[in-house]
Amino acid sequence: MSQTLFTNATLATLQGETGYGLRQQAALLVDGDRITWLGDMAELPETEGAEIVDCQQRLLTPGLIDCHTHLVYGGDRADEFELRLEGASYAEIAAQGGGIVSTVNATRQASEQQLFAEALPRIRALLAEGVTTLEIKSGYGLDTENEIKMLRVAARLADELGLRVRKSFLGAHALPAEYEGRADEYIALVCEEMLPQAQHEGLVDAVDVFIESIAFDLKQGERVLACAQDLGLPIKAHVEQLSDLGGAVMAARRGALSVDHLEYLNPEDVAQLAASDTVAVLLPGAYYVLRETRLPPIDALREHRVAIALATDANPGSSPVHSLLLIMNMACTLFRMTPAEALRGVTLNAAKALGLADDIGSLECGKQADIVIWDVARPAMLSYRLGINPCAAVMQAGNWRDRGVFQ
Ligand code: DI6
Ligand code: FE
Repeated sequence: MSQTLFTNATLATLQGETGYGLRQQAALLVDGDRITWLGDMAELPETEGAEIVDCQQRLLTPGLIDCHTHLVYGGDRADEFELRLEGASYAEIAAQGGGIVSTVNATRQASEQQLFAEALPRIRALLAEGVTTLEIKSGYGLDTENEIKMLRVAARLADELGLRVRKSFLGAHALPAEYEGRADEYIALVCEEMLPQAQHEGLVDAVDVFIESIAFDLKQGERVLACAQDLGLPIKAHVEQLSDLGGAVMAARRGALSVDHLEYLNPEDVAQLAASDTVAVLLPGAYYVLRETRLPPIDALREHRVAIALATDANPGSSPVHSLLLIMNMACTLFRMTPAEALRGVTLNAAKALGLADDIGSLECGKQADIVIWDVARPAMLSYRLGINPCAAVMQAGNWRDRGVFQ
C-alpha cells in the first residue's frame, strides 16, 4: 500500500473541544486511505518507500465538507432574483407558484443526463476549494420517478468524480401543484411510496423535510421523520428559516443528525437542542441572498455548546452559492463567528451533521486521509479573504485528487 509523508507542515487538526488544534513544524503520514501518524518534525517515523511531500510550512486541513446542498436541479431562477430586487419576497414568490415549484417543473423536464451535466460545473466549483465530501438532497422532483431520478444523478456524480456524497431524500420539500389543498395526501404518498422506493434502490442515506409556512407544518414534518425512523434511516430538517414553528426542538427530540437554517429559533429553545447530539447547521448564504435581518441565536448555541456546522445550501433560489470559503467569510462577517468556528463548521461539525465524524472531519490517526494543502500559513486566512482560492493540492482517501503545486 502506498505511503505519503507530509513534512514541514502547519496542521489544523481540529482535535480538541475548540479552536484549530494547531500544530506547527509538524508532519503527517498517510498509509493507504488512512492517516496513520502525525507529530513533530523532530520525531519523524521510519518510512521506507513513502513519497515525501515537503509542504514548506503550508497549512494542511481536513478536506472540507459541504453538509447541506441542493446541487442537482434543472434550470435557474435569475428572474426571481430580479423580482426580489424589485421588492417581492421569497415567500410571496413561492405563494404565486414560483420558487421551489418552478424548479420542480424544470427538473421534471430534464433528463438524468441533463441534470448530471448541469450539476457538474457547480460541483467542480466546490471541489476546486478543497471539498472532499458533500451532501446532495432530492426535493425538486416531488413524485416518485423524479425524486429517484435526482438521487441517481447524485450517486452518479459521486462515482464519476470519486467524491464522498451523502444522499438525502427531501420529498417533503414543497407541495407539488397537483396536490394543491391535499397536503396530507401528499405526505402519505411520501411516506408510503416515494421514500420506501427510493430506499429500496439504495439511494437514501438520510431523510430531510422542510417545516415552514410555505412548506409543511410541524405535524406533517414529524410524520415524515417518524416514517423515516421506522425504516431505520437517519433524519434531519429544514426548520425555523422564515418563522418559528417549533421544528428544531421536535427534530432534536427525535435524535436528528442536524437542524438547518435556524434564523427564527427562539434562544430559549436552544437548551433543548443541547440535550441531544443534534448539530445546528447554519446557512449564511441563504441569509445573505434573501437579505434576512434576523440572526440565528449564535450566542445561545455557543453558550450551550451546540455543535455548529456551516454549509452552502447551494440551490437555485435562496442560495446560488458555490463556495465554502465564501460561506466561512459570511459566517464571520454576518454571524460574528470566529475563523476557528468557521473552519470547525466546514470540517468536524459538518462531519457530525452527516453522521460521519468517526471517519472524517479532522486530522487524526485512523481517519480517512482527506487532506487539503493550502497556500497560506495561518488558518484565519481561509475566512479572511474573499475571491482568492488558496487551495494548493487535494488528497481524497489517500489518493491525490489534485497534486496542484506538487507535480
Ligand atoms: N430552504 C432553502 O433554503 C432551500 N430549500 C429550503 O427548504 C431553498 C430551495 C429553493 O428556493 O429552491
Ligand atoms: Fe436547504
